[in-house]
Amino acid sequence: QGYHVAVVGATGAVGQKMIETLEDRNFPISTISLLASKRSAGKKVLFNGEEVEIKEALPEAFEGVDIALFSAGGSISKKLAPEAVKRGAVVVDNTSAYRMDAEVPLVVPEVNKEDIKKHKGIIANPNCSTIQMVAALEPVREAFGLKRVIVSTYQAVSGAGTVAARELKDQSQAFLNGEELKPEILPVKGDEKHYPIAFNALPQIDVFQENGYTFEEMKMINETKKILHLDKLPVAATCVRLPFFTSHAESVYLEVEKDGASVAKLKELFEAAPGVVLEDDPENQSYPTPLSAEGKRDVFVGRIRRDLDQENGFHLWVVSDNLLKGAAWNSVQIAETIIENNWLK
Ligand code: A2P
Ligand code: 11C
Repeated sequence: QGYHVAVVGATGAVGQKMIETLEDRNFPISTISLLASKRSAGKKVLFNGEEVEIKEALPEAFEGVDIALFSAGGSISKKLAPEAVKRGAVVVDNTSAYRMDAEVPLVVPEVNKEDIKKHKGIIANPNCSTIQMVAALEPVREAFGLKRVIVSTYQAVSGAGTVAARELKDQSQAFLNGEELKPEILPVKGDEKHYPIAFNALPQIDVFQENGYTFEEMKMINETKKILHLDKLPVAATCVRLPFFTSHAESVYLEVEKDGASVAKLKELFEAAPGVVLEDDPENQSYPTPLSAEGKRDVFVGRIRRDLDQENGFHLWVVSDNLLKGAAWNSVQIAETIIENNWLK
């Protein structure tokens, strides 16, 4: 007994993690449909020890599907999510296609799972760098209120897909061999210029907007306000790509509204917060890193400090696996929450 689940983008960086997460969580599945582009149709993938054939993502592929997890890019979601909903599926969409749509809940279960109730067939999974930040902000918001947030990110290449991860690997290898490989993907596949990512730092994730911020920065700003239900919260972001494969790290500066916050108090809050793990012991050089967070579902918080000048200002270091809590796990967690609460229809 279980559900017919479809994974759209099953061959991608996130899609593969979705498959692994469904297995790890022992998700109640009666049938699994693994969908990708025509190029991958016919390939075989193992799911729970059995071979499953990848099918082309066409509207008919959603007949009988109960839950569809989408991660094949925004244009595929725009085209196919309505087709899935039309055929009775609930869609959890891990692209930016519907996130800011007022009718579509944008959900991190630890923060705003009640928003799922209002869904009309599509629930959006936020951007990876937003998810880990709001998971850390929520316990602070609840206890002390938030007055402002400023974040700088240190993001892994896998956020830009399997082609970007391959580019980092090939470029690094070439560099160490004393050769040079022409950059073709990063910072943004399809943008006009490309720069080396190996042994570099690129202050551009996604395309520039008219206001001078990148789309990744605007996602962090707008999605944070929507998820926390704080339309007027001042949020600023600077997003940077670094040459490592997995997990995003973030330096988060926040100011709280109420008095009484302290480093000790924030530590207590993070220790009690669902999905958050406190890793903060400077005396023993203990703090999270992208490598230590890789493969884990939690959001790790460390380096908690009071600002030296701004009253009620604090600094945090927040790290999480961008492909798990940032994408696949948060999507599967939304699906689990829907089932637990009987919110499918
Ligand atoms: P495919 O492997 O067949 O191209 P990533 O960005 O991590 O590489 O993942 C992109 C995912 O989106 C892949 O699973 C890819 O499938 C899928 N995809 C790309 N284009 C399409 C399309 N036109 N229809 C369905 N899936 C697509
Ligand atoms: C990155 N955050 O690291 C992006 C990837 O909107 O789901 C996730 C894109 C998205 O490049």
